[in-house]
Amino acid sequence: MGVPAIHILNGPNLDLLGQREPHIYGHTTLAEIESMCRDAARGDLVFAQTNTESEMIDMIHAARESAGGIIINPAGWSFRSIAIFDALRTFEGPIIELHLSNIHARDPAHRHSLISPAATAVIAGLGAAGYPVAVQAIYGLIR
Ligand code: CA2
Repeated sequence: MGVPAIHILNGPNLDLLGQREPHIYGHTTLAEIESMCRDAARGDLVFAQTNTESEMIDMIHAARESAGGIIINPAGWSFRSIAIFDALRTFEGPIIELHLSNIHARDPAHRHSLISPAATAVIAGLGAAGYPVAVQAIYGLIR
């Protein structure tokens, strides 16, 4: 068997990375993050972003067909979407939940992720560097 495909899924407003609030989310754009991930990937990589919750759920369903592992930054859905949690629970491979910022050090509205119980691992607070770290790590989690 070849190297499994990895799907990296990004939630709402992350298309604005590098353009707004760099003091929280850094100066790196999502396109630059994608390029960092492609450099770290050993096999096929799907890298996507959506501002629409139903589209994110469809992307998770698509990952069930073709991904060995999922890396997801659910962004604002982390704190309110049971639907995304439910979709992730149907995925049989490893899931890394990723946040650029350390959500545990933030205000109460950004502190408690509903997604984490569906995740195999959580990375938070490494900024853009967390993405290639997650890519490297997920291959070790895939059986
Ligand atoms: O730190 C992260 O990666 C977050 O998932 C980002 C979310 C936030 O709600 C989470 O608490 C932590 C927000 C993403 C918004 O992205 C923006 C990017 C540029 C400018 C403004 C927002």
